[in-house]
Amino acid sequence: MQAVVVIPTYNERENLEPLVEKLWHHASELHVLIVDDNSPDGTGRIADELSRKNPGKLFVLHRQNKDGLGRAYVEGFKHALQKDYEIILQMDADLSHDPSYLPLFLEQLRHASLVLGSRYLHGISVVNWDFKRLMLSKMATKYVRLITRMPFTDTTGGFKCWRRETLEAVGLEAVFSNGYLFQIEMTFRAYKKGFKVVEIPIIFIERNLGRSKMSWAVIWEAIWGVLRLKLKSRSIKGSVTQRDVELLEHR
Ligand SMILES: Nc1nc2c(ncn2[C@@H]2O[C@H](COP(=O)(O)OP(=O)(O)O)[C@@H](O)[C@H]2O)c(=O)[nH]1
Ligand SMILES: [Mg+2]
Repeated sequence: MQAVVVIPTYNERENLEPLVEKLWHHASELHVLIVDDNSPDGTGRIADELSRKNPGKLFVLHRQNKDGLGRAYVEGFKHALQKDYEIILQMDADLSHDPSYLPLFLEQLRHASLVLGSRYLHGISVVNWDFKRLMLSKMATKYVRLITRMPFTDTTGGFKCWRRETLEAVGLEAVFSNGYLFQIEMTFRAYKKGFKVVEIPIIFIERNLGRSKMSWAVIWEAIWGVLRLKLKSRSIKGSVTQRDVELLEHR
């Protein structure tokens, strides 16, 4: 089954090539789609060079301006769905997400519609975060669980593996969020529609090179956005019936 991993990039010059190398070391058959927002550090040019060296295997989408991770993913996912990929993975470019987990994601997807990498399934598996950042992440997950009633241990993570049918049913046109909220919203939409979502434990290692794009704007968006999602629950749930889900899952 053909699978593609979508990787959004903004100023990831030092990380991109080592990531792609590692990725193919662990999952040589994977296609790669890089979505770059015109990074000032030249990440887009490095991506083009990688694409030239790996024709038919690594593709690049260039966007004009930095428009947030959520918008970059929506564009990347739409592109992947236009092609005939059956499996669509997503991961960060900064080497926080270890490519050695990729085979496990693919294996778990045989029995699920969406697989989430969780940093908190077995205690806390985060390396190199200060106390403040860790608390923020833990509190975010607690808040999301409380409001949305999703049972997952990690709701803001961005290492995931989707079946094509799940992404199609989520309906990318309706997705409104951009920062961390994007990860929460996508999982919420799949969960609300009744798809089988499973978590696998991952160890998350904070980036060594480059800078995080995390900001207060991203945090505020998540706080309000989770409430907005909760208000929208009924309309999200309504658009696919349980019978549709069963048919999709057994396709
Ligand atoms: N295309 C694109 N990628 C982004 C944008 N913001 C962040 N990213 C990428 O999204 C991933 C996660 O971002 P990062 O700054 O590491 O977030 P953090 O891990 O939460 O600190 C990385 O691969 C970034 O390069 C953006 O505006 N556009
Ligand atoms: Mg990061």
